[in-house]
Amino acid sequence: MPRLPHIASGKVREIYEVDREHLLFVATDRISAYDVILDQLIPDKGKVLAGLSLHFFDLLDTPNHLVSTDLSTLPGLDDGEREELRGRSMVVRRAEVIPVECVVRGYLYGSSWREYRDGGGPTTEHLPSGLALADRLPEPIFTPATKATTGHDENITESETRELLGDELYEELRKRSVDIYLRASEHAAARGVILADTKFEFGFAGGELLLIDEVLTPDSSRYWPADQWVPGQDVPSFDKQYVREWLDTTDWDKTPPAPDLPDEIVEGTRSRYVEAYERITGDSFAEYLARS
Ligand code: Q0T
Repeated sequence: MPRLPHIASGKVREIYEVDREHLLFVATDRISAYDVILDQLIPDKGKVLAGLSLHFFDLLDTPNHLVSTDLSTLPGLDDGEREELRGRSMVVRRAEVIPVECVVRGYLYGSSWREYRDGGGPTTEHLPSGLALADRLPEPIFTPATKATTGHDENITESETRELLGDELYEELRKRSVDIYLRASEHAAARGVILADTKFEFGFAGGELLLIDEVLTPDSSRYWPADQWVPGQDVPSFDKQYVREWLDTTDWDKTPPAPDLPDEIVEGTRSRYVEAYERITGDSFAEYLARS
């Protein structure tokens, strides 16, 4: 991608250095399914994710790392590179990353459901008995995780998190995370979308605690169409269900490489990402592309 010093790669994101205080955060069109990066790109997927992050940074108005989406003044990029980055990139403040994934759950699903079903675990410490798969929780819970070396996040208990962070930072991250979840989930609910759970990252810059990373995207969150939610049953994911269902029609054993997606499945996946953008933001995606 751009000829800038490369700082970090995620499964679908890249980070480059702009200067001592700024990074370039880029959402690519890569997609993972069943924890494997597929060989095909989903056109515009990175722009959908960047557009959703920008929508929520604006809506939430909470201290965050976003500086600019204007690439015209970034030195060292040619026109082709600027075009490649347009709509999918943010210049962000470089922060000292807090090594805890701040997960908030409003519904019982995924790893938390598995812990609950199997007799309890770090995420179930504050849950009542008698809940079913995909139930709405009495109130949202803060269930932090750490990035394990396996690549899979590992849920950690409240006391483990307090030991890592100290009580004061723990309380601040819990309060900030739950507050943001509540506001974003109300916003989504008004558009017929359930925000089942989401993950935030925070960092310190200039003595301030900033919301960093991507926020409230389908890659960092579990969004459900409200009309598909039935407690006690699996709920189809807004964005990935379609590609997972196609992969399930093949004999793939979920080890890399994944089978090649037919063009029709690539296009169907793209339209579901665009639909997610439009449902959740209430804005036209064509308008976002035209503005970026
Ligand atoms: C970061 C300093 O997912 C990550 O990288 C994948 C490409 C995690 N990560 C975040 C940072 C950020 C941000 N965001 C920041 N503002 N300042 N580091 C580095 N890796």
